[in-house]
Amino acid sequence: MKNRILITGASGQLGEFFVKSLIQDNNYVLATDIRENKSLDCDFEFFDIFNFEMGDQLIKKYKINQVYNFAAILSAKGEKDPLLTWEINNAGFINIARLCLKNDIKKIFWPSSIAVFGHNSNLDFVKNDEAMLPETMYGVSKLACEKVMFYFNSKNLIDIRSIRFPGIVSNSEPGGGTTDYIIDMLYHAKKEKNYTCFLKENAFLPMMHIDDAIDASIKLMKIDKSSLSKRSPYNISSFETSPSRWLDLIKSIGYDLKMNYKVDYRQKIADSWPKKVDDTALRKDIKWSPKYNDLETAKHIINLIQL
Ligand code: AKB
Repeated sequence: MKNRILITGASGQLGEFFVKSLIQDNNYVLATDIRENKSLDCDFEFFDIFNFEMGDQLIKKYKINQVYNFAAILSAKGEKDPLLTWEINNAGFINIARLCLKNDIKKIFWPSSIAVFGHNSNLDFVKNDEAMLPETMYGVSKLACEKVMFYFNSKNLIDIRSIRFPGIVSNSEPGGGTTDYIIDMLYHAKKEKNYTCFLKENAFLPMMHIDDAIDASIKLMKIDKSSLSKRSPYNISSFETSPSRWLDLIKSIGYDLKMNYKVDYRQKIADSWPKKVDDTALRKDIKWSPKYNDLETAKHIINLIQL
């Protein structure tokens, strides 16, 4: 059956790419956001995830049977207003769950993040079910929703599937994340402008190409529940990089980017995140592996950037 999918946060860093891929995958897609996005090739409605009535109307009008819930405030922006971050990320998650329960929608995709880990996790190589004491409100809010997700799944109330995304590399303008430098560097290289980086040159974090993130998510959503060993989010991993390694790579593909460093509060966030992630469970359960390494990612994304 062709799914009828509602996407929240469709104008954001992940949303717009998922819209395109889910349409290509032969689904009906209704994109929603509080910001318009004219580049989307599907129905679009303004929708604030706090507006329950509006959500109810949209689900009925468009006969929705799945939701991809991307509306969220990211880590670095979240530290500027932690209470608003809690409100949007958690109340938004609950509101969408409530709408799904009311309208008998059985399946939700919701992204978690490597931000759920903290200094009590084994940050050199975090396992799927590691100890977690996140140090940003974004991470706290994601972890709280992970617990609610586990509850809903265990009680068979809704089938919520999730992956803990690392930094995602795409050609979308960055928007409030700690991993944003990786995209910003590609933009600056393409514009032939100097770049001032807010993380230390040797700050290693896990990253991945947007297409790999989408491919794994859609596979996870399609797979029979009996194949899944987790009722909480799966770790995912592709490659690890640091500002200086990414710079070397950008130079190796022919861009002469000049870098300065002005380290700020985001370095502390990066220090509390994993350097490497163990995603054995996901790879085994959905039979997935990434298609792009770091070099292929840089080459592909820089070519997609239009100035
Ligand atoms: C961020 O940097 O906040 C995000 C994330 C890793 O969840 N990209």
